[in-house]
Amino acid sequence: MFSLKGKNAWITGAAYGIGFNIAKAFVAAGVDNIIFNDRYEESLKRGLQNYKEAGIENVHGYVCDVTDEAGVKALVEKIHQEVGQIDILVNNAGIIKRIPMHEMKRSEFQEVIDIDLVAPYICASAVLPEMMERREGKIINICSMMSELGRETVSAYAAAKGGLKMLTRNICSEYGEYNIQCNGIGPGYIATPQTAPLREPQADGSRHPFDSFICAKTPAGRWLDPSELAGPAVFLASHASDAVNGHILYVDGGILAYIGKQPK
Ligand code: NAP
Ligand code: GCO
Repeated sequence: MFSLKGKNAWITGAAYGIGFNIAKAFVAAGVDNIIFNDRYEESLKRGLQNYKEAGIENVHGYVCDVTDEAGVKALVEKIHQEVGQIDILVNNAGIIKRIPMHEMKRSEFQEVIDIDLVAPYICASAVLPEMMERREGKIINICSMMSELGRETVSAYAAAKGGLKMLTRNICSEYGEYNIQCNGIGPGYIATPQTAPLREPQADGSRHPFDSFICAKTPAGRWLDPSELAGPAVFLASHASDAVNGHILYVDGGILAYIGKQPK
């Protein structure tokens, strides 16, 4: 029931980071084809090299900005022509801007909303018709701790990821009758390029305060590795989760359950 054999999976923004690790997990679960897209040609080349080094050959990469509605629709048509049907969509592409809200420009706020919330709507809308026709499909939205919690400087990101949680629930509500399951994964703090600034050692060689903070907030006392999202992602992409819909699966090492380690 956990096999993805016979399925094609489109993972947005999967040249590296969480998306790339989810793609590797899908390949290990037997997926027929991995499709990914990134904004830039150089990201595409980096991604194709990453897949090659991982020994993955059934991968198809494209340059496409997920906020470009016409471009996404054209990409889906190209995928149909060059690869085949899309059985699984993972809305993974995302950015964050860490700026105090009162200092954030409207354009900066909007960019985060466009990529982290509007784009999942655009991409899901582009694949829903074929899933409805086949009466089968899986959509996985990559949410966040910030789907539940706020913190300083990430207002746009929290608004987007909170919205993405409800978009996930609404796609479940509107399309469940077509045997389409839409769920979310809420990663905790994962060591990827997106969080690299939060882990950088200080000028004096000491740990970044946020690094220490997150380890105190995580019961296991560590950052999570992108590979630890593999099992949850395969579960939500496979028939093992056909009765799971509208659920946000938090893969956070227990952060949401934990008040945090008392400072010594
Ligand atoms: P990352 O390392 O920065 O990778 C983000 C990916 O998205 C890159 O491949 C990037 O490619 C792509 N992307 C960004 N904007 C795009 C656009 N407009 N069109 C197409 N591709 C775009 O981030 P990550 O840590 O892997 O995060 C992946 C997802 O997980 C994001 O949605 C993030 O919010 C979420 N998340 C991350 C963490 C964490 O701790 N790392 C925790 C919870 C949730 P290019 O910019 O090169 O095109
Ligand atoms: C931050 C981090 C987080 C993580 C993730 C946590 O600045 O707090 O970037 O937002 O990326 O979303 O789940």
